[in-house]
Amino acid sequence: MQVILYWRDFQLESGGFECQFDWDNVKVYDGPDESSPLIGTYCGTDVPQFIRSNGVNMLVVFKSDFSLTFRGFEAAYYNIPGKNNLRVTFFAMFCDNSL
Ligand SMILES: [Ca+2]
Repeated sequence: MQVILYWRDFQLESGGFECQFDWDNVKVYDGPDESSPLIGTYCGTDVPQFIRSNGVNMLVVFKSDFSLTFRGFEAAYYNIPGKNNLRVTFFAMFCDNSL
């Protein structure tokens, strides 16, 4: 079973080429925690492609800093096939990198 995550809206602060500046971004992991393989880091205002996991777990981590607030993001997820044992974890954190 796999998780499919579709982005419906995506408006975050730009982070430069490949989100090199760790300001505001969303990281998606192919598994239950941050030791799992990183599928991608997403920032800026281009709506990313859909994401597919290899298993039943997916972790989505949103990180934001002290300045420049954008609208955020909206995503929908579902699993293929069936409906059992799916788990997508969303986690948000604030990082005060002004210090
Ligand atoms: Ca910001």
